[in-house]
This record gives sequence, structure tokens and C-alpha cells, in this order.
Amino acid sequence: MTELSQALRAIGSSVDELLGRLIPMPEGPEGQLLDAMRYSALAGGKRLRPFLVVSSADVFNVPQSYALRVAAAIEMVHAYSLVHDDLPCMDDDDMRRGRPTVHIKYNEATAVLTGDALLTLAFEVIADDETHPEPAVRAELVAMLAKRAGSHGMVGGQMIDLLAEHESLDAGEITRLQQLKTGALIAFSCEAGAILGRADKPERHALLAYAHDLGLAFQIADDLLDYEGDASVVGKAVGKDLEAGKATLVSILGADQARIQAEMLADQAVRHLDLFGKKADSLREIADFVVNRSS
Ligand code: GRG
Repeated sequence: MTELSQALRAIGSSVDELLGRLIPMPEGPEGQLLDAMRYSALAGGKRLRPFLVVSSADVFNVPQSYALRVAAAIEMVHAYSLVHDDLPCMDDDDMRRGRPTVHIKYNEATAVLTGDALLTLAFEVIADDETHPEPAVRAELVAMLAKRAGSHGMVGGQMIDLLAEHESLDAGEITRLQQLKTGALIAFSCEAGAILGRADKPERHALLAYAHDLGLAFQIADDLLDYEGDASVVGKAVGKDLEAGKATLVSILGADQARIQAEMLADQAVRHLDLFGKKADSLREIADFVVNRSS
């Protein structure tokens, strides 16, 4: 196993352990909701966003216990977005991370409520003083997560994506959609490290620029997996974009050019990290993983 896979696995285990403590055990009349929250948030996944939070925070020597709480909150928001995205009124998927989606295992109403409860718990976790002793830091994290997850961030991107099924977007419009739908949470993962570490403006700017290019590279890799990946390895249905006639950078540029574009973006992302020296090595390594992953 490479050092990067070991680090990803270690951060994944720490986040799983924390999520297991933060999401209450199923009991009482609302037990089914808590069960579904645990089912969706503790279902594996690459834990890329936690890796980005911890690695960005490491650049500023932030205690890992703070970064892990933000990482757990981001995974709650990420899990909520996947549960809602899988619903019949959105992408209508039966499988996620190799298991039945939440509305298949439970029912649609439970899936809606599971997403709602994960999103609100994420904010409760960040606002708690265990996340950072300074109220101003916690407030900034709360405000930034709201912005990145909301109508001018992930949810806005999802809206554009749904509308795009009935129109053909050009490469620029697709790029903006992806910046919002996928890139916004990746951006927050890196920004959170800078907020926790009270980074100065140039440092924040560099991390955001890195996250911007990384997010686009990540999405092209995701589209390539949908185009040519193996459903049993990816853990969800593939070929969905083609089937829905949805324009992606892969359908516009072709798979080979799209792969070149993803690699160029990953290289460009890494160049934004120059001012951090060796402290940003983990962020450099993950950029390569993002474009060459198989799931
Ligand atoms: C429904 C509010 C709402 C938002 C949905 C993120 C999203 C917006 C939808 C997910 C659909 C999708 C497949 C987006 C492409 C990129 C993406 C977020 C892939 C899944 O993320 P990974 O690969 O998943 O990090 P794991 O399972 O590894 O955590």
C-alpha cells in the first residue's frame, strides 16, 4: 500500500470513528431516522474531503482534533447531497457505494429527512466549541459552509444540472455548473483548513485556487468513470450521462482530451501550492490520486 493510501485510510478511520460518535445511536421513536443517517454517512467512500481538510489544516499546524470535526461535518453534508441526489425526483439511483440507496433501503420520506438531519447536524458540530476555541473562527466556518453548500454553491449547481437535462450547455456553462455542484464542497474543504489556521490572504487565495483546479479535475475524472468505469468497482451505476444524453466535458471533448484536461488541471492545482513548500506535500499527492482513481 502506498503512503498516500495509508494516509487516506487513517484519516478515513478517524472520521468514521468520529461520525459514529456524533450521529446518535438509533433509539426512541425517531430511531429509523438515526439508523438511516448512520447508514448513509458510515458507508465508506473515499473520504477525499476529510483528507483535504486535514491536509490543509496541517499546513498551518492546526490540531488534528479540530480539523477532524470539520471533516466529519463536511462528510455529513456530502452524504446528505448523495442521499437527495439518488432520489427518484433527481438522479433516481438504486445503488450507492455498492449498497442500496437510502430510499430503496428505507423509503423516500425517510431519505428526504435523512438528508435534512445530516445537513443540520453538520452545522451543530461546527458551531460547538470543541471545533475551535475561538467563536470568530467557528462563525466563519459556519458562514462559509452555508455559502458553499447553498444556492450559490452545491445546491445551485444541482439546480442547473437538473435544468441542463433539457438544454445543451457549452463547455463554459458545464464548467460553471461543476464548480458549483462538486467544486464548492471541495473548495470549502481546503478553505476550512485556512480558516482554522487563521491563514493570511495570499495563503487563502492559493488554497482556493488549488481547490478550484482540483475540483474541476475531480469532476472530469468522475465523468470519465461514468463513461468507461466498471460499476462493480465504482460502486454505483455507470453510463448514466450517456443514457440521459447529458453533456459533460467527456462528451464534448472526447475521453482522451478530457483526460489530458484533467491532468493539466491537476498540475495547475499543484503549482498554486508553491508558497507552502514541503508542508503541502499531501495536497500535492492527492491531486494525482484524484485524476487516476478507479472509484
Ligand atoms: C441534491 C443538494 C443536492 C446536491 C447534489 C454532489 C451532488 C449535488 C450530487 C452527487 C452527484 C454526483 C455523482 C456528483 C459528481 C461528483 C461527486 C460528488 C461524486 C461523489 O463524490 P465521491 O466520489 O464519493 O467523493 P465517495 O462515495 O467516495 O464519498
